[in-house]
Amino acid sequence: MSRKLTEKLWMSGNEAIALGAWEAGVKVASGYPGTPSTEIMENLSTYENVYTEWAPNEKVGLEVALGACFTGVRALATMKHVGLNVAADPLFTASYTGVRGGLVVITADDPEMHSSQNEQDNRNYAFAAKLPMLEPSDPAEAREMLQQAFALSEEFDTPVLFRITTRIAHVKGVLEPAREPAAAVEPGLQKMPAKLVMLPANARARRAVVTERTARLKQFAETYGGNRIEWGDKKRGFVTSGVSYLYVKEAFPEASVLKLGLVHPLPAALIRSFAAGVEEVIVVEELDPFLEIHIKAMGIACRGKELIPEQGELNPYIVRQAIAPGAAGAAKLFQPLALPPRPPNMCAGCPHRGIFYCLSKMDVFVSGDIGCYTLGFLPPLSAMDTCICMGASVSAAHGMLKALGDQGTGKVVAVLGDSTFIHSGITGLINTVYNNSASTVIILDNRITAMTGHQENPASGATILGEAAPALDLEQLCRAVGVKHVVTVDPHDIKATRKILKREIARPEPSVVIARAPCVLLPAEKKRPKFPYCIERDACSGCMSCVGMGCPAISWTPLTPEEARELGFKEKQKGYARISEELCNGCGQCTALCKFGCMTRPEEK
Ligand SMILES: Cc1ncc(C[n+]2csc(CCOP(=O)(O)OP(=O)(O)O)c2C)c(N)n1
Repeated sequence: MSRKLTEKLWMSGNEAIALGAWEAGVKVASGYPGTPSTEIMENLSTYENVYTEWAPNEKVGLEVALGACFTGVRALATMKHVGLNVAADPLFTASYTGVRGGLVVITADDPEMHSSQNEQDNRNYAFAAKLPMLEPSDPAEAREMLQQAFALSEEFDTPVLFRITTRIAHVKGVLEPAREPAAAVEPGLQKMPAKLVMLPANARARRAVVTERTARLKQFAETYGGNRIEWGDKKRGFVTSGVSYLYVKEAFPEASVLKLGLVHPLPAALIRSFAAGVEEVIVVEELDPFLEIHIKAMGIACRGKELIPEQGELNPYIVRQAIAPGAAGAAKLFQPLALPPRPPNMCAGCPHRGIFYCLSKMDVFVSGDIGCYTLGFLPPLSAMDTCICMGASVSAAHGMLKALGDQGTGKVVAVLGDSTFIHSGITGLINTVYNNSASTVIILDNRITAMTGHQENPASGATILGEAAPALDLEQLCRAVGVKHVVTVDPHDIKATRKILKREIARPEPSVVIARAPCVLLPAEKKRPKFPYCIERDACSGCMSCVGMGCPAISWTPLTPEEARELGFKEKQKGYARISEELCNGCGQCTALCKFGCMTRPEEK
């Protein structure tokens, strides 16, 4: 896409970061989807002259970016906060190798866990991996700071961590017009074994370089423009960063503020002089007392988590109330809205529902995983018993079976999606075969990474640009790692699926069931003509079997005995089921449940 260089822009943080990456002249960018980071790569893929890709997982993504920067070009890796756990292995050693072209690693943290399994604070990674970390407060700053991050990376020969949070990623702001991208760097190979071959002798030497680099970065932090003091009322001085800066400005517009853009390493002298200029220092930060601990370690008195919650997101109201309880003005910052609850549910026609329906009728422990299918945990299906992190379903099921011994056979099953299997389920399956447990792994292959918004993956047959790519053959892959029993089912066919699941789960050997049917929200599926089912009201016996699927297209109308009589039902009938023609997409899963054959298609009548 070509860019107009004259118009002001209205962009989300993620769009602004993509623009900043393009302007910085990034040549190679690799990422794995994960809310709230996904749109960075999606947007960057629309720019010219930058190679973008979805990697199978974050470790691979970071290694791709690292390799690219070793050729002298600028490279980017993007991921959500838990993705950095997966990529931590290369990250910690990349800190030692340093870079050639600039390398920035974006971690998108999710305070409040809007769409995550934990709310870890990845600023701790900056400290642990001895890397500089920048943290912007709004989209415009994110775009500028990203370019500073590349300059910093090259000047200090270091990967740079770039932390955003959900509020920065998804909020929109006004940006100055796009600028011409930085001149392209010609890539080339250069052998530098002492820097790039991290075996103990070389790594020991590089470790010393890291210490010296951190000392220089501390000096840089003192004068870096992203760390700035905004003097105001000197009674209270706030030290803050990221989105918390905006909350402080809104809650206490009159106060003095030290805004930190570089959250690691910290500018000790700047903080000390700020503290000396105010009566009291209060650190306002979401999640961990990261700044607070490091500031206290400098011997500077401050308060933080004794006032500010260490869990969940902050907002101006929380900040104001925490620091000045009941203060006038706090109410103005908070207008609670009474919103009706909207519990999540699998879509009407979702192929995952078929599998979880079958599992809900079996006496099995379901070792679950992360994806749309995690919703199988919710009533009425209630058919998922664990969910830890991507890929854990397979290895945890194996662990349970090893602990249970013979009594576990036929009792434990692992369930995970296609993208999750490729991300980190494969190694668990290899272990299951290698160390032989009677584990059944169900791969829910809906042909896409659905949960994060339909990103392509190695099994979906297309790249991030939608160009055709070889589609990983999951059946062959599972056979190749040694699984003798690999069977593919259509999860919409409940009767056949149930029979196969029973057989495979009972098997005293490893087996894989691939449940293959496309996500109903894929563009091709949406265009497919729909042939919805309906239930003739008079035919419904009120057995509620179909309601037990939890399909949003099926609703239940309760009846009093009088109403039942009036409508011509037996008096004891408690109600009747209906199918919404608008919502039903004709998957037919419910037809297998109705013993009375009540579901018909209008065209079949
Ligand atoms: C380490 C890590 N990276 C990324 C994510 C975000 N995420 C959650 S589930 C998922 C993939 C879901 O795709 P798939 O397994 O194909 O299941 P589907 O949603 O399509 O049913 C992703 C990328 C995460 N939770 N953890």
